[in-house]
Amino acid sequence: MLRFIVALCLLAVSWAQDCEVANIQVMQNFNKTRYTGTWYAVGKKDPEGLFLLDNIVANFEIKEDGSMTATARGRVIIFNHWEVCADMFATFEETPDPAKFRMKYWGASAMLQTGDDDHWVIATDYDNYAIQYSCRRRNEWDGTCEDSYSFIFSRHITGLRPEDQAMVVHKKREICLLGKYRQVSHTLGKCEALTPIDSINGGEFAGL
Ligand code: RTL
Repeated sequence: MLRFIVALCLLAVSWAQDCEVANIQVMQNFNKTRYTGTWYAVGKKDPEGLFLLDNIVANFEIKEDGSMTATARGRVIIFNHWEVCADMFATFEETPDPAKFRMKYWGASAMLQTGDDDHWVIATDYDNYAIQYSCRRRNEWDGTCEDSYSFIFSRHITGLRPEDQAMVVHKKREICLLGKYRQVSHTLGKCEALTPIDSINGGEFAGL
């Protein structure tokens, strides 16, 4: 019995070590210029609380000063039941690791969420798939992540190519999120069927 308990404890410790946020491997030699352009979210792991629902499309750009910015559009529910199409903006602050950014984001409408999150690029081939990860809260005693979100991005609205799936599964396992994702559907081209939230508040615009 004692041996069984010791084995269980060892297993728990090794899991915690593997899943420590500090040990997560990110994209080597990340090239933000090759990352620019349109990415369709085809899978996502939600954080706690409100989040983008579906029809999520992100567009990354490099400004003249070399910094990265992005826009994202997707369906969200506000005030508990109101489905709207949200336009979001983000600026990225660089860190010593080129694949790890701090992302400040806000909505075109003041009704939308604002935030300041980690934004890590776990892996990408730039032309087909990208895996993004963000840990919002770490567990103090073992360094694992308590509240995270992650997107699987594809350059193709139809999803990942079959040949990229194994790599994506491997990376999901490495970041300890395998089995936690759900598919993101793309049924509303640019959310056109929904009220754009700008028209609710008179088009207040938070351009970059
Ligand atoms: C992702 C990358 C591109 C730029 C931005 C991103 C995240 C947006 C988020 C939006 C949440 C909105 C909510 C609105 C409801 O009030 C990572 C796609 C801005 C997290 C919850």
